[in-house]
Amino acid sequence: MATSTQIHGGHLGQIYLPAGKSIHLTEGQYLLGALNYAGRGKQEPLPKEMPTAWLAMDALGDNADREIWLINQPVYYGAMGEIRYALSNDHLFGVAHYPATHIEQVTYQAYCDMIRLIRQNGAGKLIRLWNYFPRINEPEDQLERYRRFCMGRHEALAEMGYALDEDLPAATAVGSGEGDFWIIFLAGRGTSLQVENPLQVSAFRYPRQYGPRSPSFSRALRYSSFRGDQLFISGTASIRGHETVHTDDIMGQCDVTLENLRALLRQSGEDDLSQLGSRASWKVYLRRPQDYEAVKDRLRKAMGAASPLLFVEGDICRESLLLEIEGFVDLQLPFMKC
Ligand code: 3EB
Repeated sequence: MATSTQIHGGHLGQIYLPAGKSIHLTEGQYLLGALNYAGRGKQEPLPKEMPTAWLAMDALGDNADREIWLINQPVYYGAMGEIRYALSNDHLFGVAHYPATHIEQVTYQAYCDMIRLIRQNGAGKLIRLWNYFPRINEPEDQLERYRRFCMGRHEALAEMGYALDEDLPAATAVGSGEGDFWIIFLAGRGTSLQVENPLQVSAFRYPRQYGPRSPSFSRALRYSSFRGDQLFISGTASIRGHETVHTDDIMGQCDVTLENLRALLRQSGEDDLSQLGSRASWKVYLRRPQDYEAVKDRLRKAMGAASPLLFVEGDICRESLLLEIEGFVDLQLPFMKC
């Protein structure tokens, strides 16, 4: 069975592929890569040549279980060290996996290698990153593994000359089931603009209580090319200022997360989450799979029926958080509105 795909508006295309379906490309579309949330052992049909992250994470419900990235430029596939990548004229999409021990050192090395690869190929800057590794909330050498990850990432970005308050990509860091440490990244040569949320302290300015090094990511990243503007929204959760709100209350967390998403959209000229339709897609991480039905109903009411949703079970990187939502939006530029 095939599902048709369409790249609308911008340069990059993203689709959530339903379980069991294969990709049908139309003329001028090329595959950058995929993130597979079909758990371990389940081999869903995906083209062999493209970089794919085989995550030890399970999609929830009967929705999609894979995320595919497409581009309307011819793609070359290559490998360097642990990284498998797809390179087009304007973009580099890469996937790498490592043994999930010594998280800080592995993160440091992986991020340095990734940035070197991007530079060697003249592929611009990091736009979007996904980081998945097991036991994210457990200690390693007396410090939570997520905090070790933040240290390695901070060190590598600083070393490689990234400004830690204005060059930061959008990102997700979520705990997986037992398996490797997977890093998936997208770089681009267009213009990147960091977007922050006025309702939240920027993660890169979090106080010391959240770890020795603050998390190096932007709340969202607006990517502009001559084809249009696209918004990459990082993992967004129930945080006000820098504190978790509604600990142990999934619906309360869901509503605050929606408010944070609306704030980021407003910063980007989009006033109505419910009207984005197929211009937006959202991936929802749930710590407890039993929250799926209630969260799905609440999100469908807030987002309408036309925005694709993908649900994944995962450990949110802050222990008090039960859910996190990331997104990708084709922005409507002012001249398109009239
Ligand atoms: C937060 O807002 C929630 O470390 O890359 C969300 C998305 C979170 C990405 C990261 C962390 C990260 O602080 C946690």
